[in-house]
Amino acid sequence: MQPGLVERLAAIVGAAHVLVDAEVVRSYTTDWTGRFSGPATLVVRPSTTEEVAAVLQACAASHLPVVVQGGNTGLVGGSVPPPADGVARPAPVVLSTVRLAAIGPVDRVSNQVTAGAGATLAGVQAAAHAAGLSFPVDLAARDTATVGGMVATNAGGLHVIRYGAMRSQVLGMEVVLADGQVLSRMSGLVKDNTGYDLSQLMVGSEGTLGVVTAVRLRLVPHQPQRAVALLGVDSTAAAVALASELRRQADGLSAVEIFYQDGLDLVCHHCGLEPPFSAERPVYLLVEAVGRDDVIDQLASVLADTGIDDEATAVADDESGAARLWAYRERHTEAISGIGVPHKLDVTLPIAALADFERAVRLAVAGVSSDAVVVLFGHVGDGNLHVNVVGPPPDDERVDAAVLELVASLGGSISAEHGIGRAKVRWLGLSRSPAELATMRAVKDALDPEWLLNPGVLLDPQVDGGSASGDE
Ligand code: FAD
Ligand code: 2HG
Ligand code: ZN
Repeated sequence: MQPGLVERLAAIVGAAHVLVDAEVVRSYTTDWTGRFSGPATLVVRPSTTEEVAAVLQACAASHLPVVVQGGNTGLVGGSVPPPADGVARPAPVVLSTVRLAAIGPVDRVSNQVTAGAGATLAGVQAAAHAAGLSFPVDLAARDTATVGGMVATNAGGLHVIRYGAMRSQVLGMEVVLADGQVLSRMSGLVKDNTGYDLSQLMVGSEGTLGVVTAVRLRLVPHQPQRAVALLGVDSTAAAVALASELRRQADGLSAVEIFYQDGLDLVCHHCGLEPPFSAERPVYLLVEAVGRDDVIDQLASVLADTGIDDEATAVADDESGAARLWAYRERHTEAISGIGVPHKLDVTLPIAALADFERAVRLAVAGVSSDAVVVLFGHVGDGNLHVNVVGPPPDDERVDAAVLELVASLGGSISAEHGIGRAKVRWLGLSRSPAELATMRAVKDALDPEWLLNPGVLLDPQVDGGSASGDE
């Protein structure tokens, strides 16, 4: 620990918000999956943009790396320090956004709201709801995931098919750069073509270009009715065909999700749930539609036209029934963690390649780890599958390599919605060309010349360029 550091930071945020107790610091240094962990010098919790700026200036003056942490629900290790690797550099400071949690009044003229980076998704959803509106992004970690983390990862979630990912909701941002400069563009203008869109550059930058402190968000009309159907089908190809049909036919379609019988069994076992119906099918589609009226009738009529299998269908038109059906899909993540530390490979494929991928990925994993458990699920409407593999030790990356190389060979992307984090840095070149990588590094060099923000996340500081924070 550098002499005087604690006092300098305490003078900015107050002594109570500079955490140095080893036990307390440790509670910030392991990610949600348990796969990624590394030591931190201390944790600092600023409560305003000005405090964030002063903290970053103090860290930059000491050449100290900074890891930004919101709700720590990210699944690629980007919110925690790198493992101690013997390289002679100081362990990072963890900057927690927990105190940047204010949510402003909903502006019902523009249908927008300003939220602090540390505000939770559930908080934003509740504020929107109280004003008769909705926030369009939803995901199962809603009670903990923060607006800043969701912007930094360009989170997708359950309703991308209808509203787009986080990027589509961002109408302004306040962000602090590595040297403490504040960029603030919070006017909420829907149209504003005045040069580079720096707010959008921050979306998906995973804490490597700046610390987001507040975001201006788009809200959408609240849809009072919701219908949810769970449909058992015979194959991935049948699920993909049905998803495409629904996208063509069903008004108000807001989710088309997929999971498999093995995942359903695991969720039922882990969460103590009864199966949705007595018939079993290899593949399940969860479909949701929202609207103002007749939503259930419209969805039922579209489903009837597609010739669904009555034995393996459950439909819900009230909140408790909808929640019951959604639980089978949403609780996969916690159920998988119940059987071990997962390798999470969040990938996206051309929709036409999904069925081939589903077959090939099981073989590819078995080829490198014969006793691994593979659980697949995801957002089939977006071509996004979550490949979860439990069995191989956390640092055995052969399974990761096999899956990601297969994805690239089929024209997919190695990250659909979780980001690159620390988990996939080695494989970024499978989805980005040398010219794209060089341009990303140039952006990083320009905004964070010492590579102090989240070093080792997204881009590898050891590859040429970037002075790898405090190594010297
Ligand atoms: P963190 O985990 O704290 O951080 C994530 C990344 O963002 C890190 O690189 C961090 O450094 C950076 N960061 C955080 N805050 C800031 C900030 N203020 N400024 C700059 N950088 C910052 N993700 C999906 O996309 N779709 C899903 O459906 C989904 N479902 C999930 C379900 C469960 C049960 C869980 C545990 C996770 C799920 N996730 C999902 C992943 C996760 O919730 C998202 O990635 C979310 O966006 C992370 O938010 P967070 O606040 O927890 O960020
Ligand atoms: C989801 O869609 C999340 O539920 C989590 O993106 C995915 O646990 C996972 O692999
Ligand atoms: Zn997902």
